[in-house]
Parts: sequence; C-alpha cells; structure tokens
Amino acid sequence: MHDVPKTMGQQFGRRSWAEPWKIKMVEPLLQVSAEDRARALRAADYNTFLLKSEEVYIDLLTDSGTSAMSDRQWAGMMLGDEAYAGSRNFYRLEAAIQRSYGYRHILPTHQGRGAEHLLSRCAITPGQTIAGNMYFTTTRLHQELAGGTFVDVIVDAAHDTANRDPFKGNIDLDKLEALIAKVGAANIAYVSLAGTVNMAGGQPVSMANVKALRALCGRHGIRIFLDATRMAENAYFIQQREPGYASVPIAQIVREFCDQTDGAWMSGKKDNLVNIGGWLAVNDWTLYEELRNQIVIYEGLHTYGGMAGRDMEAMAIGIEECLQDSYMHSRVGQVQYLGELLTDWQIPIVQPVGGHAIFLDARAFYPHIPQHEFPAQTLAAELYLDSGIRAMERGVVSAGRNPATGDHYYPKLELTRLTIPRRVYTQAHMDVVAESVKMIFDRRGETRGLRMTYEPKYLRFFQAKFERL
Ligand code: P61
Repeated sequence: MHDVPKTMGQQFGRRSWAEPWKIKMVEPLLQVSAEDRARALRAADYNTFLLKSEEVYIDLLTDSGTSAMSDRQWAGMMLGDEAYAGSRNFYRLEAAIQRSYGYRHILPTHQGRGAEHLLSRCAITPGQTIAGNMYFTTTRLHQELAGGTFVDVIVDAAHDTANRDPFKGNIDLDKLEALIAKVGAANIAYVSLAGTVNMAGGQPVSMANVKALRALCGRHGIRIFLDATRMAENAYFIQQREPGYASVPIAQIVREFCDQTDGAWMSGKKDNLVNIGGWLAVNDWTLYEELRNQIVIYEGLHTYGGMAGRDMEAMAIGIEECLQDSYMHSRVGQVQYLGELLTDWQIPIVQPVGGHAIFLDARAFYPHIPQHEFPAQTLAAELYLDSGIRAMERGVVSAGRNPATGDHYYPKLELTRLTIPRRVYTQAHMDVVAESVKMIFDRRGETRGLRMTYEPKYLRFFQAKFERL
C-alpha cells in the first residue's frame, strides 16, 4: 500500500487543506443591497428556489451542477463527437465508469433522476417495499410512482443532530431484518443505499456496514443498488475514519465499496464535477436489457441517454479527477473549515460535519417556531435577507406528504443546508458565510415563522410559496 498523497499542509501535520489547483478564470459576484434583497425575497415568496441567481451573492443552494470544471474538462468539451449513435465520448465514459466504479453495463442519463426513474420502473413491482438509508426527495418519489413503498432503515443516530457517530449513514441491520421478517424478502424490491446520505447531513456509510449488508442481502436474495452521487466523498470518510483504510487511496475504496452492490445510479452533477449528466450501471444482463429498452422511450438512445457527446467527455474526465486524494482532502477540508467556525461559535449544526454541506439545525436555532411554521425555510429566508447568501430548506417542506394519507411527513430533522459547490468559492467566502449565520443566530429570538400559501403536488419545495406570519 502506498502513501496517500495529501495537501502540503497535511503532509507536515498541519490543519490547512489548500486546494491542489489555482484559478484560471473568474466570474464576478454581484452584491445586492438590503432593500433589493427584501424586495427579491418577497417576489420569490420566501422560497430560495424562486430567487433569480442574479439576486444572490454567495450561492449555497446546492452542489448540484454548480462545480467549476477543470482546464482538462473544458479541453474535453472541444472533443465532443455529437453522433446520434455510438459517440466516441460514450465509450470513454463507459470505460471510466467500469474502471472507477466497477460495474459492467452502463447507460448515460440526462441527470440523476432520469436514472432513478428507469431503475424504479424496471426493478420495482407495484406493491413492493424498498428499504433504504433515509429517503431522498426524487429517489423516493420515483419509487412511489413505480408503485413501491419506501421504508427507512437508517441507524437512529442519523436522526440526532448532536450524535457524533462517525458513520451516521449506516443501515441498521436489525431494522432491515425486522422488515424482511415482516414483509418477506420477495416483497423487497431492493435496498436503496446512498453513500453519503444527503438528507442526514452528508453522512457516510462504513465499509464494514456495506459488507455486513451484502452478507445479509445475499442470504435473502435481495439486491443492493447504490446511489453513488457522492460515493467519492463517502470513500474519503472511510479513509479518514475507518480502521485499516488510512493509507488506501480513495479510488480503491470506491471500487471495494461498489463491489458489494449490484448496480448504481448517479447524478454526475455532484462528485463527477460536471454541470449536467448522470448514469445508471448494473451488473445483471437481463435487467440491463430492460433498462436499455426503456431508456430509448424516456431519455434517448442508449449511447447518449440525454447527454451531448461533449458532456459525456467532461464527465469521463471528472470521474478521474474526483477520485484524486488531494482533490478530496481540499473539497471536504473546505466544508469542515466552515463547520469548525460555526461550531466554535456554538451554532447548532449537524455533527459531525458531512461531505458536501453544513446543515444548520433549525429546530435548535429557532426553538420558538413550531415545525408547521417552517423553521428551516425561515432560516434560509433570514440568511438571504442578511447577506444575499442562498441556502436550501431540508425539513418539513422537503419531506412533502404521505401519498396514502395526504398528511405532512414530519421529519425529525429540520435543517437548512449551506451547500458548498466544488472548486468554486474560497476560504474568505466561507468566512463571510459564517459571519452571516452568526448574525442571524444572535437575533434569532425576534424571528417569526412562515405560512405556506401555495403547494404543488410533487416535490413541493421547488415551487411552494410562503408569507410571513
Ligand atoms: C441536491 F432540492 N441532489 O442535493 P439530479 N440522489 C442524491 C441527490 O443529492 C440528488 C439526486 C439523487 C440535489 C439536486 C436536487 O430535493 C431536491 O441530478 C443523493 O438532481 O436529478 C440530487 O439527481 C438527483 C435538489 C434534487 C433538491 C432534489 O441539491
């Protein structure tokens, strides 16, 4: 085993995590006045998804499609082979996924939810259950639309923001066994395993957990499909936290982890460092044949699946880049830097800090605002008003309603996500963000909640409207 390359600071046992790249092109940020922010937020009905990006100063809405591509990726964009069928870029992408993630059969999709749609259609029989480590909005919706019911079998620690367990993304194998005993293995379509777990705060799954899961599922003939969207970040945490992995390269950890699963879907807009794209990969030929047939109905031919050739090329290169240890140390190092600032100021956040974002604990932030008055949505609105920073609600609005009863799902976690795009902002921007959070924390007692005035049927958080109470 060779030494894992680290950033210069880390090689000398220091805490610094400087980026292994320098900046070649810049995009100006717009400063928005307090008056304009107040006007913009009212016009957006207190929903940060409805703000125009030109009204935003530092955009921490999402790490999805917001990465800066490298000079190599931009060079790759010029090598697009835009043939309808059999583009050379598809074969480069296919090879990169096979090499890095280890799966046999690959289909490109326009983004992650395109892959979720196809997998849900082909791997779920109506009436079946899908067990998973916490829901994700689009993932669960596609499972439900395919006639499935999602059951959360994540460890209890995941629901407790202060619990510092290093692997809060793990599956609770006792919960899964109890579910198998209750509904029968044949009625479980598959285990939907995400690494890292977005809604839990970007929390990782350990290698020991996925291996134990493999053994359990193997005994019952249940398949495991991985949401690999942030699997490279998950591998970083295994390297940092799990005994025996300190000197194993991230690329090797990703392979070892994926080898425990039967297939994966991916939003390439995260780990894979592109602005658009996704993929679906499975080992089973019969399932692949069905997916390959369905993809031509919903995405495009199986060698482009909704992506331009140039975008497939950029993703093939992004796959290589995201698995480099020096990159990942600085990526998560930046998130941890912001987390440390907020922790030092005793601001309630999900601990330990996850891979892609800081999640503010809105319940603890605003104990006087009940969940039906949307504390996390309120917090996102306050942050924008204070400094033009855009965050995302990840609480009761995001959770939506139970399709069977029509009631709100009331998740234990009521969080506001400060999502860090990859290779985009600097440490100084993180300082601005921390200071703004501190400012609204100091005046938290005066803040009032919101009322929802409009609610779309699906994924309501994207377009819902609110007004101040
Ligand atoms: C995000 F508010 N995530 O975190 P697509 N799996 C996982 C994701 O994080 C993910 C997808 C699948 C987004 C974008 C987004 O409720 C929301 O490429 C773990 O976005 O289709 C996406 O991949 C879907 C924001 C999605 C949301 C859903 O910001």
